[in-house]
Amino acid sequence: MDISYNPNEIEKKWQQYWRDNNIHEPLDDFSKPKKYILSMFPYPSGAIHMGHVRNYCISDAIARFYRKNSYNVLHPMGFDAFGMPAENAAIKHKTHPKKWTYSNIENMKNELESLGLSFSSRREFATCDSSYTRWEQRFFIDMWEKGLIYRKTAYLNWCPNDKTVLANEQVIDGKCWRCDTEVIQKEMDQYYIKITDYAQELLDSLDSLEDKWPSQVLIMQKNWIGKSKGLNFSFKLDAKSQDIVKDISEIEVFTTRADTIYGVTYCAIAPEHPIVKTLLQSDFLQRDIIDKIIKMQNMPTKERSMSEKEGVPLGISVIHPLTQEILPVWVANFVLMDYGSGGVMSVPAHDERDFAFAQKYNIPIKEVLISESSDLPYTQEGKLKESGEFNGLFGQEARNKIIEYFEKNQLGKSIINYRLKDWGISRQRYWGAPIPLIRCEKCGLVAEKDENLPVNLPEDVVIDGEGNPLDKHPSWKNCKCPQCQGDAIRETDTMDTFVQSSWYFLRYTSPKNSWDKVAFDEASSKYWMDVDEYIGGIEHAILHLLYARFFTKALRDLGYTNSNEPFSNLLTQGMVLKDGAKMSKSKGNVVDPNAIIKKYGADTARLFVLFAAPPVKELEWNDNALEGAYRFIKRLWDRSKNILATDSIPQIEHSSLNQKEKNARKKVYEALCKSNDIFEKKQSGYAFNTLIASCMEALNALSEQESKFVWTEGYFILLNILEPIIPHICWEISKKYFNLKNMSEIPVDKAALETENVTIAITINGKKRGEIQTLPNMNEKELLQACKSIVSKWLDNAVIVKEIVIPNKIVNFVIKQ
Ligand code: ANZ
Ligand code: ZN
Repeated sequence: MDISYNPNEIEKKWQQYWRDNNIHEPLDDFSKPKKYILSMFPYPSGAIHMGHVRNYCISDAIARFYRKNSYNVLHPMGFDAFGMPAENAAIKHKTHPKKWTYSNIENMKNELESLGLSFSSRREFATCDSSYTRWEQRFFIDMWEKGLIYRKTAYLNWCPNDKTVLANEQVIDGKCWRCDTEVIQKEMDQYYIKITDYAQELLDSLDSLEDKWPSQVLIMQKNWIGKSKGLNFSFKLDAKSQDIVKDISEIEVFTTRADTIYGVTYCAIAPEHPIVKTLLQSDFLQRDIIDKIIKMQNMPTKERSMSEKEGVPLGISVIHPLTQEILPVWVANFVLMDYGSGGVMSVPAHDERDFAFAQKYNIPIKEVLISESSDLPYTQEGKLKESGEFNGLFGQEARNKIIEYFEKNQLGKSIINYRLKDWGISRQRYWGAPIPLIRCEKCGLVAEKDENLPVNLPEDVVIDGEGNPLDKHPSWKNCKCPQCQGDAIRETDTMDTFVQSSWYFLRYTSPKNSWDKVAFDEASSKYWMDVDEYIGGIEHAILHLLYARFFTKALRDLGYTNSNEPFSNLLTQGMVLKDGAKMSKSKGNVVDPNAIIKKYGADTARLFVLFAAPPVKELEWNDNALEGAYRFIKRLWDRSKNILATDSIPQIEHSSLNQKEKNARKKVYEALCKSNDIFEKKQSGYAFNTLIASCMEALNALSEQESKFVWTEGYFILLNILEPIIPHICWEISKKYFNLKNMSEIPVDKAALETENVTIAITINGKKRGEIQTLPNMNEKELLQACKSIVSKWLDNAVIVKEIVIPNKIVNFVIKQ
């Protein structure tokens, strides 16, 4: 090309072309093979950052590759648009969350567009669109009616000054982020999704993701679900304590170490335990004890888990079920009310926490396992001692025998506990999807009628950080009961934003024109699901993925989808670093993608992020490498002027080429094969960097030979390979010389790949004088030329009578002696 490389010009042009011609829209032809390539959608904070750029360049490359190879490709984009930052912005800048959010989305859309990402714009949506909320509310009602959503009291962070519930991140050192008031724990009714009903399935189906998801993520999912088998039993209160507590006669506990049961020296319960509540209401406890308990209750969960082990004795006792010993009951801050049954049999000799606690409060310690060392606590397995009829048993066998004994004597039973808790989805906030229930004094909690969905948010609200804006609104919550038509009140809680990101990938499967009629249309979702490659940050390895997996299964059981597992393959990209630290606003080390695009163009930005490191690895920002990427693109551009315009791939007879030409062709076809390996076989986790390196080598090898045909063929192929990575320049050059004919699958010329070198002996009058390594079937004239120079010292003054070539083996010169 005779004009110089001007990325800003050509990039805008092609972005427009792709948009105008719907190049990136999937087809509704369900007979074609499909690929659903998805990157995690962004929160519309207002501007994209390098992490987004990396994420979307990866998915875009994969999507473009498959599109080029005649797959029907769905590569959608949307915005995870509800949530707290919009409300914080409203408080700070006096704007409306809706206005703030949609204007951020507009801005981010433009930025994404400037990267040339091949998203299907026809499937784009924001989760705060009321057409999306409409279906989320439908799902809520379906789950509510099925009993998969229920209400339960929970302790929430509460600021007594602002009269508002605070998210964990709004509690700073135990104080309100806004007014610095000491945060307390307030008991409130909340909506919960019974994800625990699916605990076992969520665990079991992780097996099907083996080798398709990073093993690290599978382990995190597994640990989060946290299955443990153990013994559940109750300590009876002794007669004196029974008199004091009255309505409660026993304390249930869960243990995974039944083998240590003879070592129990006290029973510990959570500060929220029903017995504690009963005692707080009686006049049995002393003032200082009451104060300490209330302090424990009021400590936010996060602080509590990090603080020192603490507790108070309750002054009541229980009876050991096997030894009939009398054991004291303590309230302890490390016992959780929402795990097991909120009570623990404490064995200080064999458990870290129990040991620390017992030492602090001078509680006896009793060893019941034989160990070599005398250090306590001894938390490993061991042979039982001081354990009555169970002495001498070891580990699992001891546990089995003891559990068997409990079951036989109806003292307790073997159970499975999951660490996974039900999912609390109530938020006392404005900018979220309203929970579509109505509270009627006569009928109780009633679901809103389907024809009245969506329940939309009121627009005229005051958002000042005090109270719940929906609750404070003068009229919004007043409504009629769907059952008895009487006056009723709307639920003012909104849903956790994790609910929206739990089914957005299903929504994308259906074209926009169906979105009013269905959440997602059956045939479309059947065709497109499951997601073939899901790409996003490791920070979502636990909650988002777990909730999305759960939602898919729950919607399957409600008849909405056939999918069991939403994401067949998962790629977690590494972080973007600068000077060794994560690139982030708070560290002040961000590089603005827009500035890079402006200066070098989107193709350079794309090439840099895909070349600097394989997707799974961390990417260290490097200005020199960015310059290097730009230089490569410019070279590609400048040298394109040697291309011969053609509508099809030039036909070249490989064997007729000279060595340099062969070498160039070989490099080009190697890059083509590499491209297939990288994309289809996901070699080294889509190691695009190695593919790009191959292309660079190929361009160099092309430059070293002189055939315009080889050159043209090489470009024909290289542009095809590089299109997923640097699409704008590839389309531009391709349009000019190849009329875009090279933008589909290209067959590999096997002859060009003959990689095995042969070693040819060079002899003079039958005596070996040297050797040469070459490609097989090298052009004879060139071969002789090369050999002569190697053995020149024997030939210089000689007369060659005969040259004998035994292909790929020997070159013999017969000289006159
Ligand atoms: C006695 C014991 C002795 C325990 C010992 C451990 C070691 P995982 O494995 O995570 O399921 N536990 C039970 N309920 C609890 C609660 N609500 N809050 C805090 N801790 C609780 O943990 C099970 C173990 O955690 C149980 O086994 C119990 O302590 C404690 F040498 O019982 B163990
Ligand atoms: Zn009613």
